Amino acid sequence: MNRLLPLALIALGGLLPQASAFAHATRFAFGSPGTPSEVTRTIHVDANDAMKLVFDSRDIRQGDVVKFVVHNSGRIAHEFGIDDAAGQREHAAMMRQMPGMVHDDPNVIALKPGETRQLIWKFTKLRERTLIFACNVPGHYQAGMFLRLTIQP
Ligand SMILES: [Cu+2]
Repeated sequence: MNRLLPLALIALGGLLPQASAFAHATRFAFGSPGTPSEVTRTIHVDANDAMKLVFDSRDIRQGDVVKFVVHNSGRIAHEFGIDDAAGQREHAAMMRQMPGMVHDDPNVIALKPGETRQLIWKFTKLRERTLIFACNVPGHYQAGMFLRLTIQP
């Protein structure tokens, strides 16, 4: 299995136009994408047109595998992304250049009005503890649609 995995990833990378999603998977300093069987807790997030991401809990500790259930209760599109400060700036710049772009990055989900989606994240092997949860639809971050959080040891 371990010997076959890299080959499988190379094969997939060749098939997908956005091979960068795989490159991203290895660059995260704040954990990695998780799977449903690994989830240790669930946090609900409301994304709304008041430009807020409202969390029902902000208590995240090292080792948690969190399923974020994110609901867009607004009438316009929003995003929910997990990143560190450097990554968030990079992502925001990309969104300004390509405003209509839809993301398939493992750390970002796009939410249509009324939509509920999930993102599972493993807060393990953290090299960066201060995270920014944000919506990077142009103008939203600037309007306050982000939450800075430090993961507890
Ligand atoms: Cu937004």
